[in-house]
Amino acid sequence: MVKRLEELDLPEDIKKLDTEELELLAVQLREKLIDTVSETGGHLASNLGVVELTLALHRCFDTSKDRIIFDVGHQSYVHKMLTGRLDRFSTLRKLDGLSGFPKVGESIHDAFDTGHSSTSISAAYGMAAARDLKKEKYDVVAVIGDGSLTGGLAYEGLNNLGNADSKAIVILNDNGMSIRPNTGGISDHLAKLRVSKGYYKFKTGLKRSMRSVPGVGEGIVRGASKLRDVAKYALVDGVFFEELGFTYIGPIDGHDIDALTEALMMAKNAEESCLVHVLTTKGKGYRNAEIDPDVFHGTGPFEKTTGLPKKTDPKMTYSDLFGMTMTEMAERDDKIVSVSAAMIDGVGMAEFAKEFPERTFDAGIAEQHAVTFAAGLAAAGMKPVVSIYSTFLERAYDQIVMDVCLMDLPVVFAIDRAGIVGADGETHHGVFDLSYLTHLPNMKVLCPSGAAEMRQMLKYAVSCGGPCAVRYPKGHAHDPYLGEHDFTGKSIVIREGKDGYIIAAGSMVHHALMASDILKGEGLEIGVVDAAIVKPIDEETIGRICAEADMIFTCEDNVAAGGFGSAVSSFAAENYPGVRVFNIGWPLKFIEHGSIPELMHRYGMDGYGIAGKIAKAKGIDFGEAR
Ligand SMILES: Cc1ncc(C[n+]2csc(CCOP(=O)(O)OP(=O)(O)O)c2C)c(N)n1
Repeated sequence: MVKRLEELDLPEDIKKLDTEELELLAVQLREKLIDTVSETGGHLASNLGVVELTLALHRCFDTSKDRIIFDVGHQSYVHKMLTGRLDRFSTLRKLDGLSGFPKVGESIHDAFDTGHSSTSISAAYGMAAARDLKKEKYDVVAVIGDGSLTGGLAYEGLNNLGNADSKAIVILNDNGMSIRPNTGGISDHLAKLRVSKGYYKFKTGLKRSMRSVPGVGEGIVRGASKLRDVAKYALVDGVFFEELGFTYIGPIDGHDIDALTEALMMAKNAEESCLVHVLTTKGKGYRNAEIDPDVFHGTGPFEKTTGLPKKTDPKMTYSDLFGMTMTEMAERDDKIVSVSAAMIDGVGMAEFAKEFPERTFDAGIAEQHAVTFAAGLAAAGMKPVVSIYSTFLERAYDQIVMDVCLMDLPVVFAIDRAGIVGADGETHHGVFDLSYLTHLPNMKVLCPSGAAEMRQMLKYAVSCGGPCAVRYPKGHAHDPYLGEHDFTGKSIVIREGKDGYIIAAGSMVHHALMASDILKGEGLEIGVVDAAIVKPIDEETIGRICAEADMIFTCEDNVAAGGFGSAVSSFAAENYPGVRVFNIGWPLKFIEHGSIPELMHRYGMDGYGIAGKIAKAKGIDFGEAR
């Protein structure tokens, strides 16, 4: 009689269970995944695909000392359930609950904080090298998906590790999918390997059978390695990983616990670094997710039986608006092309891709390549619009500086999910882009406060003739104030104020107006300016405000350090020393996960929080109002 998941002593008991019991455990784990993620939202399909793989990993390794690095880490839910976090699993992605990604601070079983893709192999090699230098003994394993293998960093790691003296194991979790079906040459190579026979077995089988032939000595067996080189070319369509220095083991059925155990033990016992190629089905065991793995890659709460979202939201998001505006612009201008990095649906470009397939370029999870590729397009006369989430664009900083800004190339950056993003937390908040873009020569940075401005800014950006970023948040695009919204490259004074001004960027205009309303009740007249353009700052409008006001409060959905507010502070300090400038933004720490309103409230970034900060600066006791 197999025990309930909750009754097991995990992860130790996994090593005591037989295969049949583990298979029954897999059923329970899937149930728990579906029950929980249907309530909390999260990365369902990827986790359903790695249930058996995670069980096999815990069967073969001891994660209290062996180090397993989950690439991206969105597939670590099963590992979390098996390593002491089952009772808190319902708090997944909630404020102060479990993170949706591995966190060293959450458990000793988590080896490395991940969230951005393609880092696992480099980190694994680093740990293996440290282990050997310190003469310690434990295994290091990187678990990487075929999608994450489209990122250049993964190859830098493979290239280095394959030739190294230190040993680590790379598990390639190949489900043929990134968020959408995977693309590119490596993906085609993997597809060929998927149907091949399994080279490692042949290699060991060959040695064994040669030894059993009377009169054949060890020397001849060793000589077979030459034959092996010939044989591998003959037997395997692709020998990419072997050429990089890995022993290739696979392909292995990723839902067969015994086959996985055998392959992992082979890799564990080998002296050299091995790459274990595991084939899994994204969404395995939940019909809705198997049919639509892209929909269930990252999902909100849903009805378990139908798979339909619990809340349907007809309101237009910034991503929708971006896609719509791009389609309209592209109809009129055939030089406009779209570049994205494995996130076509996320950034709202699915319809555009259908309408203009030949003008849609998906770089894979390869933000650096996407930006330099766009620079090439621009250098040769096209008008590329690169749409990438703020957090992932961090990876392409050098390409923005050297390949775009240096030559003043007309590349538009549509920066989605800028600002705080909510449940995905630390690794996904887009709170650094204003800091990493506003100091770059030639770059313009625009922050729409709402829908109308967003559309105007995109049109302005594609026609301005140089690098231009439009950064907008996750969520609905509504207009926080009525006005012309006729974006002319200037800031817009929405409300005059005799007691000071808030100059707010983008989504913060809405909160600034709320703060101004709240403070009106306290007898203060605080004006509000929609900054609209934050690089270069509109010196004329901001200069006029600085000349009039004694206090200015800048507001941005970005860390306060080095962003829009810093630029206003420097400008005021140099030209209007009489005005005091306060910068309101996120503190210089990694912000935890939670819903956007919860985080805005916790950090005093919503209307009440901003009003409280202004009241404090004015010496008004405002404590009770919050
Ligand atoms: C640098 C970076 N860009 C984009 C993403 C967004 N992202 C998260 S998971 C994912 C697909 C990963 O595919 P794969 O590694 O094959 O894992 P699977 O979900 O198929 O298991 C993408 C594009 C990311 N996490 N990091």
